[in-house]
Amino acid sequence: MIERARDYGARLRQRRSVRDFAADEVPQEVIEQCLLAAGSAPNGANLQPWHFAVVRGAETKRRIREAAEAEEREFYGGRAPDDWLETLAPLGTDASKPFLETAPVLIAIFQKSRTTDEQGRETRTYYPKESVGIATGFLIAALHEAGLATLTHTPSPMKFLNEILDRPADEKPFLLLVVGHPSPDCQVPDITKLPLDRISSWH
Ligand code: IYR
Repeated sequence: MIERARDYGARLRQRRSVRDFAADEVPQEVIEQCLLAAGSAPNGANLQPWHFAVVRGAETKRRIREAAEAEEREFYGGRAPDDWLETLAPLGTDASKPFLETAPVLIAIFQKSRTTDEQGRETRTYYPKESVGIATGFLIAALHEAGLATLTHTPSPMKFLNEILDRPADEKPFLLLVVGHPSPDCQVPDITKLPLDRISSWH
């Protein structure tokens, strides 16, 4: 048990968010299997309040990039408060998001406020944000385990995803996951994760 916990933790700690992707394709079945892993996440009343829109088409990726960069220009150009921009500065991010076109796969994750239950009845969902957050964590871990790199991208607001991906208004865009292989010259910021005694207490 200890060995498995150590091994899995060590593999997860090798994950890094990547912003420079290679154009190399990803097998469809890998994405499918990782989505099934995500769909196994614990969630409110097992209503599974998520939808994963997988984007591979060049024109759709281009439209998403265009819309995301328009929001990001607003964010970096004044909408974000100074303290937020100062905190982000060491990461070196800006409004330019070429990875939205270079990465082979984007997964737009939607949070459903309404769904149909197992009896086919319309119902509201419970704890949708928590549920979709957990499923997204499972998805990122599964993709990492499969040897793929990801970036959790959150242009804000993301309503343009409903329009471009033709999703209904009661689905709220939660996060845009960029998926692929790192480019050969990809660099990541020199950051560390907090030690156990900073993130936990024992009672
Ligand atoms: N959505 C912007 C800003 C951004 C915000 C946080 I918090 C980050 O950890 C990284 C970026 C962007 O993607 O550039």
